[in-house]
Amino acid sequence: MTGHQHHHHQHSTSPDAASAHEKARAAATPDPGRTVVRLELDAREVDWSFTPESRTRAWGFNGQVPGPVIQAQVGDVLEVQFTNRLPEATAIHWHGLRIPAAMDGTEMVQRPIAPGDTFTYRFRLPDAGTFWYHPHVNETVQVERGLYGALVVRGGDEPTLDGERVLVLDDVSLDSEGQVKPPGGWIEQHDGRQGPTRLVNGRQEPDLPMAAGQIERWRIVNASSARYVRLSIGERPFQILGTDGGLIEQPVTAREVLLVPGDRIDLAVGPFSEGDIVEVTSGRYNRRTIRRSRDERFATVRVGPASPSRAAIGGRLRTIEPLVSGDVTVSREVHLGVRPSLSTGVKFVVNKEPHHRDKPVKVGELQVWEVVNDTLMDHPFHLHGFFFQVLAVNGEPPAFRSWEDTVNVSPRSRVRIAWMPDDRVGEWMYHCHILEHHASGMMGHFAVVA
Ligand SMILES: [Cu+2]
Repeated sequence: MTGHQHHHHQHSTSPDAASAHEKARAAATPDPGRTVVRLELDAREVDWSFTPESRTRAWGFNGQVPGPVIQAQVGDVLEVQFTNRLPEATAIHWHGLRIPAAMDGTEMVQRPIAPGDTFTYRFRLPDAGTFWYHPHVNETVQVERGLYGALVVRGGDEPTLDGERVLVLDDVSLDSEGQVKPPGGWIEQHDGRQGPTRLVNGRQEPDLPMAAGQIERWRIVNASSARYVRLSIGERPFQILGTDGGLIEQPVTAREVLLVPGDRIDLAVGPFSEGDIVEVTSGRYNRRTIRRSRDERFATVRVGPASPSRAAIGGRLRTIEPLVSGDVTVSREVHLGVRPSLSTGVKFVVNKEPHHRDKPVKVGELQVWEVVNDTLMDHPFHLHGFFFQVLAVNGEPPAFRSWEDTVNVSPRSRVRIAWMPDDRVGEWMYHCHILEHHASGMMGHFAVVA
């Protein structure tokens, strides 16, 4: 079964929902001195070479995989006139953006856009960071075939680096004809699809030329269906500058970082020496799948002649006020679980229910959620439309404070998060970002109410 995931709730055909769209669009005005960034986007079939030898009938935004990198500044309004040229309905979800519910692109808030139809997304960009966009309809097929792209929002006070790359990681399963394999059997339903062909920006294991002596900002998105990327850049140290919700407070030096499906990370990478060949790899990570994990390469950095560096990162990137301090009361537990299924072995559920209907939350009432993984495999928990802070993982505080929209929950573990529902009332959701698990039912939807 391939994830037409939401069967049991109403589509937004009511006059209320229509006027919510109108209100959301009308409310979107750029900040003083900022602008409206307009672009046309379509989803369509495209002949794409993921590998030098193959020619694949892929699906892409504006005929490319990934879609164009959308660039804007905090306070801009983004207006996307979207046309669906696919043979099936779709919609766009703006992953990580704190925008009105009516713009979230899920089937909770929007009737999927029929083939040939158009829809205008329009919203203000409230936060700097690295985000991404992808369909939230039949995702296990649509995202797998190439429908995703990055969205970069810049703040007024960004660190200075010598260059910037946006690297969208994915993997794909191609058959002997070079076509994307259709969704597979029960092992793939269980593990999530992890294809053997590793892609960076739509190409298999590319070379990344870089000048010696320079330090670049790499904005990395994990757009794969299920792959956990334990990212290493030749085991060299790099600096973490930001996570899902933008810059962290100060750079953190690391030699590897785990990027779960849906995650983003901003790194300062380099400097390297002329002639260095540095492999960008994903190290083995045991997320308790049936198929074993291996060390695998995503790209190769080839370092050329030196260029002068003007990088100035500084010790302080920004201040993140803690959402809570001291003792807190958990307002709800979200249990990620499984239950037996005749067709696929297991079904993935939340609080024992596939496509769980969760209680509403009230505007202005701090949410402290304990996300509990009752299963024996990892799940990346993603909350739509709001950033959260991780308070504790199995009782231990995280290494540094950050804003997140996606966090890994290890087997039999508890992750405590805090988030504040602001005035964006409407229908929202959370789910496992392994697309096959989401499709199977590991998701909850709920209302934010006034
Ligand atoms: Cu999962």
